[in-house]
Amino acid sequence: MKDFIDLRSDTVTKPTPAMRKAMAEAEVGDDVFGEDPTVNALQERVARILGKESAIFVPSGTMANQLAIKSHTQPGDEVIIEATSHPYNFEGGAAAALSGIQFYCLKGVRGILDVSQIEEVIRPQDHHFPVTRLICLENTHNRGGGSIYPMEKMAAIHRLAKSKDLQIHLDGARLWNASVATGINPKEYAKWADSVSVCLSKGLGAPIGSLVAGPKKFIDRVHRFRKMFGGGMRQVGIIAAAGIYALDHHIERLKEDHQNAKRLALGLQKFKGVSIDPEHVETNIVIFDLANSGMIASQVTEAMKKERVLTHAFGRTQIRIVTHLDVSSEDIEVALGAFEKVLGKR
Ligand code: TLP
Repeated sequence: MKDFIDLRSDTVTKPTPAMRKAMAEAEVGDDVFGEDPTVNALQERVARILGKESAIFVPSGTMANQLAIKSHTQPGDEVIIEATSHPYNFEGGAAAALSGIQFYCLKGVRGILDVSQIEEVIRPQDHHFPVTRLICLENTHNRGGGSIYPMEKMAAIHRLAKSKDLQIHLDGARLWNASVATGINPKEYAKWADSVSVCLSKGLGAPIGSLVAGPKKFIDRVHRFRKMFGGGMRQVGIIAAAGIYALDHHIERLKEDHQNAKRLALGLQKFKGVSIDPEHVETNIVIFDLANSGMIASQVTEAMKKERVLTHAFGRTQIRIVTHLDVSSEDIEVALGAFEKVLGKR
C-alpha cells in the first residue's frame, strides 16, 4: 500500500523502472558543445511533433517560458496574458526581473481569452504607451482547471496577432493533455503560435525537462539566453532519455488520467458544500470550491492528509487535485472515500 495518494500535482511522478533503464543506457556527450546525441534526438523529435524548425532542451517549464519571453521582447515592452496564467502568477515575477517587460492581464473564462478582449488592449503607436509585443496563451490552462483552448479561438488570436505584427508564445506545459483529450495533433495547436514550450515532467512522468520550439533563428536566440541564464547543461542525455521514453510510452495513457479526473469530479459533486461542474473537467486537473461547506481549503487539505491523501489548497476556498501516472483508478476510489469522510455526504 502507498504511504500517500498524492494528488497535489502531476509533477510528483517518479521515473518508472523502464524509464530509469533508458536513462542509464543513454548515449551522452557535452550538450554545451551540441554533442549529446540523445539531446539532439529529443530536440529534433519535439520540433517535428510541434511542426517547428527547431527546439531546445531546458531544465524547467519556467525557464522555457521565461526564455521565450526574453527572446521575443525588449525591456519596457508589454505582454498580453491571462490573469490566472502560469507565467504571470507562478514564476516568481521572473518576466519583470529577467526581461524587464510588463504584463497586461486579462481575465479569461477558465483561463481562455476571446480575441475581442485582446484586440481592445493592443496599444496604439504613441510614445506615451509601452509597445505591445507578445501575447502569451496557455493550453491546457492550469489555473483554469486544465481547460483546453478551442482551436478557433487560437486561430482568431493568431489572425489578430499577425495583422498587428505581434508574436504569440504558447505555454504548452500540458499541450499533450489537450491533444489526447481532443484527438487534435499537437502540431495543429502549435501552428497558431510563434513559439511553444512543452514539459516532459508533468503528465508524461519524466523527472525533469522542457523544450522551447520555434523558428531556427528564434531558437538560436533562446540558446544564447539559455547560456546567459545558466541553463546550458552538459551530459544531459541521461535526462533527455527519460523524455524520449516518456514520449514513446506515456502520451496515450493520459486518457486514463482524464477518466480518473472525471470520476473524481462526479464523485465530489455528492459531498456537502462542494461546488464543481464535472463538465468543466476536460483533462487531468480538477478544481473545486468549498465556500458552502463551512470549511476553508487548508482545513480540508489537513484533514485529507490524515486520511493519507494529499491535495493542494488554491486560495481560501478552492482545492486543486491532479491525476497522473502514479495514481490508479483504485486510488481514485480511496481518495473519494477520504473526501466523503472529511466533507460528509450532501
Ligand atoms: N506548474 C506547477 C506549479 O508551478 C503550479 C503545477 O504543479 O501545476 N506552465 C504551466 C502551465 C505549469 O503548470 C507549470 C508548472 C509550468 C509552466 C512550470 O513548469 P516547471 O515547474 O517545470 O518550472
